[in-house]
Amino acid sequence: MDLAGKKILVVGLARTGVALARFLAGAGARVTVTDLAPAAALEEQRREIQGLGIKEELGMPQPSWQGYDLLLLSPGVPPELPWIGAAQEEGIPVWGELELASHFFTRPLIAVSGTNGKTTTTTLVGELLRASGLKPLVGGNIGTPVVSLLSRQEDADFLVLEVSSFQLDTAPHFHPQAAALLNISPDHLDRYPDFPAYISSKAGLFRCQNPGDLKVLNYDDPAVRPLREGGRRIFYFSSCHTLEEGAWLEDGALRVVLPGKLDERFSLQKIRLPGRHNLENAMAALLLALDAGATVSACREVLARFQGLPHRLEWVAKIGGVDFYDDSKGTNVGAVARSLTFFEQPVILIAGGRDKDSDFSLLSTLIRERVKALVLMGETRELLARTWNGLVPAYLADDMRAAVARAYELAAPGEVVLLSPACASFDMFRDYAHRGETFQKLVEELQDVAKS
Ligand code: UMA
Repeated sequence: MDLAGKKILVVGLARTGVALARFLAGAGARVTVTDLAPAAALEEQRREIQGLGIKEELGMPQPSWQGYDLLLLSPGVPPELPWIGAAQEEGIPVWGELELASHFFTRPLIAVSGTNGKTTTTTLVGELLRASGLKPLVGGNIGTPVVSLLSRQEDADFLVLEVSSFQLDTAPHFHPQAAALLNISPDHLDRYPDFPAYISSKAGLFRCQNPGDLKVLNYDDPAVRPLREGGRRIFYFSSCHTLEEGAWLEDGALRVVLPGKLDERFSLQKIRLPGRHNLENAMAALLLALDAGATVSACREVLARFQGLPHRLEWVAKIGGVDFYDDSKGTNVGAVARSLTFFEQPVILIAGGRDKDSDFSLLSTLIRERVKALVLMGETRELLARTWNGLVPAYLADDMRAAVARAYELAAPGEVVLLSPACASFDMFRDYAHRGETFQKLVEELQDVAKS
């Protein structure tokens, strides 16, 4: 695909927009970047594209789109915006970054999607391949825009990509040779009209696959299990059923069977990732990596050391017999449900943030069963208090400091304080990592006070 001389509008100037602008300028395109945010709020990003001859139209909710050959959207920009629809009606193609990259991939693609667990699984696939002496390039929704990998792909054996539903929606030609869909539970319902629409967005992962490409599917998830149609090479994984091939739990081990290739058991005692949901992530990662040529010995070695990623059920400290866990990445109802199920002890749950039109009542039963008290903060705190009214004692906190202090007050030795907000972080923090770091810092302060 020749981009030289093409007039292209890049919409959104955060990580994706910067990577796109740099890539396009390097390919000789005539690039304009636009963003809702004003120039003053985008200084860092503007520095990264300085000197490349890129035009800027910043602080513009509705930029002028006429006369462009192509619009490229960042994942956070909803394609349904009226001005984007108008551009499309005029015949201007509207793509996402993944669609553009799809015209340039030269290496086999391994893709991972799902509501929860995709970053952990993507990272793990990369680790398993690397430990086996192969050369994966890892990126995508995990935080490294896909176009920024393209210049390095010639040295790689595979591109291992975490892909979100937003990315899939604007990438009709994305074609991974192997792809895993981990689970689908309600999320992002502020972007999709309903849950079925979100499911069909996720199913877009397999849209371009040939029958010979590999699908890895969660057997236990009713939204994922039926997505086998059109495929010949399908591996299911299951944490509650015994299967004939694929991966499942059996006698204290993960059993992985790739017919005609291998039949192995990975002892659960030698897997460091916490929680049943992470065993599902590990099964999906093993299936993808072993199929791609990872060695069993490298897989054993990685599973014995890989403890997961920050802000996902991450143990922070024990203070006065109370364990503090940072699960700031628990940004939807499904993720919080998984995290609550992990604990046997009573939990003081810190939740709340920015709503994504979620149905928080789905957590009511688990809260009644597992939670001793709720500490609610952020934009949704009143909504959560109403939704979970009468289940367990609930307290409102004005900020994270107050939330941590109140949760500690409420916890008895042997209990758990868990930050797992069920909401996005953008009402109070830059992102989920910033929220998690803030929580961890405050817990450390509490620890210092407790020691002194
Ligand atoms: N903007 C506009 N117009 C709009 C909306 C936003 O101009 O109508 C501007 C904002 O002012 C901002 C920019 O667009 O400056 C933000 O774009 P973005 O949200 O796409 O941010 P990026 O930094 O490019 O991050 C995106 C992904 N973000 C989203 O999908 C919301 C990142 O996933 C991803 O890591 C990154 O690309 C690299 O691929 C984050 C995420 O939250 C982690 N993903 C969701 C999830 O995992 O659930 C899907």
